[in-house]
Amino acid sequence: VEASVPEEQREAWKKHSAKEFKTKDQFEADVVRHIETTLARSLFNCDEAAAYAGTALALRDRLIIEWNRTQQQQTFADPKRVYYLSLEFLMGRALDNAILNVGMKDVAKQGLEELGFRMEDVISQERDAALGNGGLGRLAACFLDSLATLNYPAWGYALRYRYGIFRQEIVDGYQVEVPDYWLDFNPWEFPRHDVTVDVQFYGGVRKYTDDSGKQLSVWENGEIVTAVAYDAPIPGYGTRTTNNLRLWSSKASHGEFDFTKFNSGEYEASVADQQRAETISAVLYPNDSLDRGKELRLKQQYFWCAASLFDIVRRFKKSKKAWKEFANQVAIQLNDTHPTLAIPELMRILLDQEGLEWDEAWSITQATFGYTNHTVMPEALEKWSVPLVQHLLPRHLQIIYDINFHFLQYVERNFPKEREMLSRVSIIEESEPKRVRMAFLAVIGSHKVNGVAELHSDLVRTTIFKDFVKIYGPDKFTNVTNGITPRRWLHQANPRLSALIASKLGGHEFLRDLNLLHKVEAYVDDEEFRKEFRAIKYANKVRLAEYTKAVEGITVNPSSLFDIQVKRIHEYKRQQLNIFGVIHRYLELKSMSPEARAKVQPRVSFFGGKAAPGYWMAKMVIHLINQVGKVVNADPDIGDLLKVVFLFDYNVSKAEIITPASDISEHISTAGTEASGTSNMKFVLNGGLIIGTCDGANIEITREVGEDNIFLFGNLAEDVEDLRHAHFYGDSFQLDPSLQRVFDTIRSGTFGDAGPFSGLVDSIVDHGDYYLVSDDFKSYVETQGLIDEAYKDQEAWLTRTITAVSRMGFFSSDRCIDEYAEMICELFPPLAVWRREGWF
Ligand code: GP0
Repeated sequence: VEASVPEEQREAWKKHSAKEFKTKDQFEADVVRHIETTLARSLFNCDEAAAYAGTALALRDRLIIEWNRTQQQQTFADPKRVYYLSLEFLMGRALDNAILNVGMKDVAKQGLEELGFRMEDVISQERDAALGNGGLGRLAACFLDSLATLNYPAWGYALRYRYGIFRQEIVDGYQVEVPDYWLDFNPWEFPRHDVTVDVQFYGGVRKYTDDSGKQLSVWENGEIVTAVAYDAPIPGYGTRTTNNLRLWSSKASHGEFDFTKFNSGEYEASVADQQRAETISAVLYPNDSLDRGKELRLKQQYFWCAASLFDIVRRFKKSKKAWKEFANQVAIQLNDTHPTLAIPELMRILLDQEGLEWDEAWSITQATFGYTNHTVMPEALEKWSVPLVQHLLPRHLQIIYDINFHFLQYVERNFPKEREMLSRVSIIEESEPKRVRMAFLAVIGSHKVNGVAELHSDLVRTTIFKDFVKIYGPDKFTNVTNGITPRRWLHQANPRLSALIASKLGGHEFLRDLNLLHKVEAYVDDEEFRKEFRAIKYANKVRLAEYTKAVEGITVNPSSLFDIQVKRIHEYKRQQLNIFGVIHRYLELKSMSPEARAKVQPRVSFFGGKAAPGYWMAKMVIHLINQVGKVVNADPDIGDLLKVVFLFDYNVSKAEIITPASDISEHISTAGTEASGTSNMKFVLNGGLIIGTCDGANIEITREVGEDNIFLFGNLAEDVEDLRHAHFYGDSFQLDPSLQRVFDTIRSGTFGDAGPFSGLVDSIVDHGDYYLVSDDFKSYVETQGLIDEAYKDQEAWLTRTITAVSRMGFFSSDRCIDEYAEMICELFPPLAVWRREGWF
């Protein structure tokens, strides 16, 4: 490629080729140049927003240089690439992360100071890129950070939603949703108006015979919508590798207006067409762990899969390699079932466009895809109605039926005595209407299937995919326990703790190899280390207290025990158990003598999280928390002994303030329901202990940090089924007296009109208590009591937190990414070679 450009031309380009800033002076020059030219501002009208914009643009220039270099080198070397298909990437802010990853924190801080700005103020001007609901989307974001840091040639593919997850406001104690239009100013994205893909919907399938007599199908006469690529650079930490996140935006295929319509006087119709096309990428669906089966959502999924696969295939074809090489060059990881249509789409390309035979196309497809499952809860498993798929994607439905046919034949042949298994494993559910079970299609079309924590992967193997383990053997099903990036969740969120650790370990190498944290344990008795560790935790609590005062108007004492539960509001995550526990605590305090009260450990209960807009029960939990806060925080008997705070609009950038400030955080899902959890890892890594059930990654955290350094309670996953059964069919329901008292208090109107809360209480008392709140309440309250006692011995508590931090190395997302790569490379080594040798 290079040789095709004449020598002189190359010289001229080289001479003027963009250079990245290195010194403080160069940084300042870039910032000022952008403020004065790109933004048309000056020294005299540069506010913090403009300072942010200038800084971001300067950093962006730097990232682009590395990004171009990475992409060029990858194009030349053409290694196997990994594509992570995820409908959600919960990225949060990019500026701080970019500065840290390129190692320019000090330069930028001093430079900004000279220009008259404080780094923290500038950074906080940025809006979060909130293209996700919760854990699943944040996991995808951590994975991108690790993939780049570890030099994997990897791309993320998603949609460029105009509206990310809604902003949450609280009015009269109720959640109100406000649209999140985040694209006003987004310096991190590059529109690629030259990179477009036409995506088809509806239409029909025509069969024909080609010259050689072969039967082929073609999908035609549909409606076309164009996908336009927007790229965002993903810098690795301490490496020059800068990967790409490609987001697709939808627009009408005929550009702004359909001119035929426009000229014939149908102005409105042509604008309406355009708007209909743009609707596809307009908004992120705000449901977490819930399948709603909406047509527009299916359109989003196909639009994104089709554009991404076209792009991937186009890149592969440039290399002129044979199709049998495809899976050696391309690994596609499916983040949940949302991108499952990529499987029939690749089949369609290979069969209808490239003319491959079924068997070859199918073996390429299976070897290309890997599928990550994130839940075993039935309400989250996607099933699309057959008539809907037939209407929207007629050719794909045929292919899905063909895949099913081949699969069922295989099962029938190999398990002739188990005919009843056929309907259980069929991709098509024989319901009214029939439905496509996307998880089954994903399993059948992938070479590996993984869960996200050991317990979860066991449940995957023994419950939802039990039959498939029998059919394919156990090796197809594996586990990759989730992790988090220590760059954002330690270094960025808690710079002082990162610096303390670095001072003892001789540098920040632990951020690239988190197992090095084990060396911290040697300092657990070091007085100077302990003093600084404690001071850091206190400072982080002061910061959260100040934030709480500023945004909620509530004064909390940073010396109290800070108890935090922040995550999506969901019945299975059991924020209701937490708030019932808080009410119980309040009632206990009220009934105590002043002498007894004087001995009580003061506590602040923080809550935060969004409820899906249509999820009534979750919204009532938010309301109850706010109402309890109103009463408790104003009660003069209680004072600092108990405060209840609901931090509104929980998101990634707020998590960076909240996470380092916990003494205890709550991960109290009904056993067997939380696939992994990832905030549990973040809190422990930042020197907080956890109260949790034996669920998800809590179990592995326990194994790593030791039983003495975690507070576990509650029933086990293996007993859940029997307990549920007993609620429905057992003798009359006996409620724990203290929980009964909590319910009586709610019903009496102590926390305002009890009407809105009746659903919450009734679901436990009258409707079978599906999430086993009543079964776990007693042990929850007792364990909270143990925590109060333990916290009084501050020295022992400190020892526990330091020990726990030092044992968290396993939970780096770098470890996950290496495990995924090995899983993929078990079949195709080139990726591993690239990684080991590095490129830079
Ligand atoms: C799982 F099924 N998760 C889903 C979903 O629709 N959304 C979502 O965020 C989460 C799990 O609940 C998890 O346990 C897990 O850690 C995360 O996916 C990533 O695997 C929440 O933290």
